Amino acid sequence: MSTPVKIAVTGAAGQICYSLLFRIASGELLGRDQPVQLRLLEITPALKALEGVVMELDDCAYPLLDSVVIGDDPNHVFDGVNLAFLVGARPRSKGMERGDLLEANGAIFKPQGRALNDHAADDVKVLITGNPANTNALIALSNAPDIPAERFNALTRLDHNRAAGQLAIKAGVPVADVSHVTIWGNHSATQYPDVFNARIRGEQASTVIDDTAWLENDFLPTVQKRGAAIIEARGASSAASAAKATIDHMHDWVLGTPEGDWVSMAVPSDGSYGVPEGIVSSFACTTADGSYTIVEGLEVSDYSQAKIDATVAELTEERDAVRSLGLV
Ligand code: NAX
Repeated sequence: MSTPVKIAVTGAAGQICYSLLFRIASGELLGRDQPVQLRLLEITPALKALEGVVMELDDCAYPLLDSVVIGDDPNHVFDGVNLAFLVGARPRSKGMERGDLLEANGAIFKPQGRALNDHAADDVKVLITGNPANTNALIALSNAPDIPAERFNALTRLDHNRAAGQLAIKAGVPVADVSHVTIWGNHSATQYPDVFNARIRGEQASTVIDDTAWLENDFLPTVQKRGAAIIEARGASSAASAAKATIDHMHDWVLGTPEGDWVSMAVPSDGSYGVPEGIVSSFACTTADGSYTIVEGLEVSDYSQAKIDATVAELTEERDAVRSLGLV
């Protein structure tokens, strides 16, 4: 067996991690022949709950789980990590303004970015799931000057999977027949799920479905507001599907995207499609050999460009807000 890959996970006693950790330990992330060491970060009051999660990991007797390290100090937990999942974040509480939310998360992602900079392995890849994910990724990468910016991604794969699911249900096909879905922009209600480049059995999804009213009035808002709908129905935010998407993103980043398809990843913009550099925005990406490439040359109509511009405007506002707070 090869040397264990060291994997940091933050927010490890939370609900997403209650699904995520077990999938990683089972081999779903890196394959059934790759041992892993889990290095789990929590805030001090949650360490006792985390000990309970570790007991359950022990009780699963996963052959690939080499060892588990837990703690409340990112400088210790991030030591030597090859992959880092930043899931723990500060949720918006009642009456909290966006500026307060960004500031509270800055207090988490600024020191975590620094700790990764100082202690992670040279090949570290960092995926931010904790919201506001794109801007938290920007804060973390801005505070890790020795790690290339493109090693910091944010999660829009859940939105991608949601869009694929909705298209499959509407078209009456298995989700495996849906490909080339793209989420543009922010992981928020302004995101733009693009059906014009998406395909169903190889044909343009918007042609196969041929129902503009449904695409505009059902599909877009359903994907954009799916998180809120799940909270409304379940009384808690999406957890299993968020863990699955977090695995999907990192799996594909490390092991490559399927031939002839792409995935949605929020990555530091290189200026493609008029998205300004200096923000972390979702694009269609392919991956190979542990690196991603933004898919260039996609057709973007005036309609799509206006939607992309709106979500990018939100990201630049968030960037300006965290800049004025001295977080980036
Ligand atoms: P929970 O509230 O269940 O768990 C969060 C955990 O993070 C808690 O155990 C908390 O103690 C811990 N935590 C807080 N500050 C920390 C710090 N500084 N260091 C380490 N741990 C810390 O939330 P959960 O449902 O697991 O969601 C986690 C995050 O994912 C939230 O920010 C949530 O909004 C976000 N989501 C992002 C999604 C995406 O697609 N990007 C979708 C799902 C989810 O909404």
